[in-house]
Amino acid sequence: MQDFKERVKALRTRHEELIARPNRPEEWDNGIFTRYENPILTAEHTPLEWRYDFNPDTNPFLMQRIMMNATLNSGAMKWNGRYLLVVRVEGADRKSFFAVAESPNGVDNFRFWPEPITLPEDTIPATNVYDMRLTAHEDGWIYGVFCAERHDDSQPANLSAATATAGIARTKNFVDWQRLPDLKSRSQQRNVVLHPEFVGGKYAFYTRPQDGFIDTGSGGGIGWATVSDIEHAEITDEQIINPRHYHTIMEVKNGEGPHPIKTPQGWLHLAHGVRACASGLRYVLYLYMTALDDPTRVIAQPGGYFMVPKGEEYVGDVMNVVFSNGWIADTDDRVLIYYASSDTRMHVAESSIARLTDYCLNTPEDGLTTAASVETIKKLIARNRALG
Ligand code: BGC
Ligand code: BMA
Repeated sequence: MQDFKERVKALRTRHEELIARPNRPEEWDNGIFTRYENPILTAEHTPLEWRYDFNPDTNPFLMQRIMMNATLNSGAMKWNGRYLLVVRVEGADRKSFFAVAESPNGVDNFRFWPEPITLPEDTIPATNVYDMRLTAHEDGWIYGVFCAERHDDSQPANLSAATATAGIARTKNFVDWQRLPDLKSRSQQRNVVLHPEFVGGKYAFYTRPQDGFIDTGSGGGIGWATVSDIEHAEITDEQIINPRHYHTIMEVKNGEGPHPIKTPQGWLHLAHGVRACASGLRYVLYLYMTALDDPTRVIAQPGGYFMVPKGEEYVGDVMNVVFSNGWIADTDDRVLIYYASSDTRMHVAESSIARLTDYCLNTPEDGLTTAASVETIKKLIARNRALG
């Protein structure tokens, strides 16, 4: 019994040390953003009460009764002066759920609220939910749009046949959530994001139409659709605003990250691009900008990626992945980019509106061929030579 008590004490001390560990920016960066040294959330950060039975009679070995596997793709928002993440937590049973973690400064001391979010179901319950994008909409609600995954019962013999649909829920306090009907769409949808403002009096969604659960097929890229009634949201017209291209970082798929940030020069977008390679799919992040008066018109498309996995970030459950569905435009021009590496843990990188818009407006576009890339490099060399 004494031993049990001591082990509980040691467990709590270790856990507290992990959570309270200060995080520092890395010393050297690429000028565009600065990574912080430590992951901000891992499975080990989840509350001990979610995992251990602390009764010595029913858990004499002090075992983890429920194991947590990963903390990944998190929505983000500054709320009442606190930095909030709605984290995709994945259990050992492969089910993801949402849980709020908050930090006083946005870079360390992220603590989970005591209980995961209880998300009401749509009429057809989902098997799994993940990757929530948060939008404080001008209608006064905070929306969470996420992927709801269900088995595709039209193919009973195929256990891996699934459907991806955009689920919609809204809240005012991150505890009580109201579920709205899933977004109706002709195609499957993942990576759907609600734009924060009304456009022409309507709600507007960034979409990502796809033919199958994995394959985007003819789904040509990031789409845009407006909807008059958010309580019965249905896509009737969808236009592709940010297409994929052959032999780019987004040849196979792309998708909007969090909703874009409004800057004086335009809407600043963070997205992911996917290409195939011998080791599987490679997920990287990229930026683009659209016009303030027309969020569907691309005004800047820097070539290539903005962020790729680095060092240990390559290693995890799904290797070679960085993914982001949350960022915070803070005071003083600061931007906090929350990203997950290899579907396993959460990190933060810091930048500013000034840096990110400069990056977008002055990085050469992808010329789509080797010859064009060489010409682009030569132009820069010539400009540097001219400096003498
Ligand atoms: C996983 C997601 C993944 C998707 C497509 C889902 O079952 O939970 O993380 O993005 O499949 O591969
Ligand atoms: C997807 C995403 C993420 C995930 C990624 C890599 O399609 O929606 O959930 O991070 O695959 O597995």
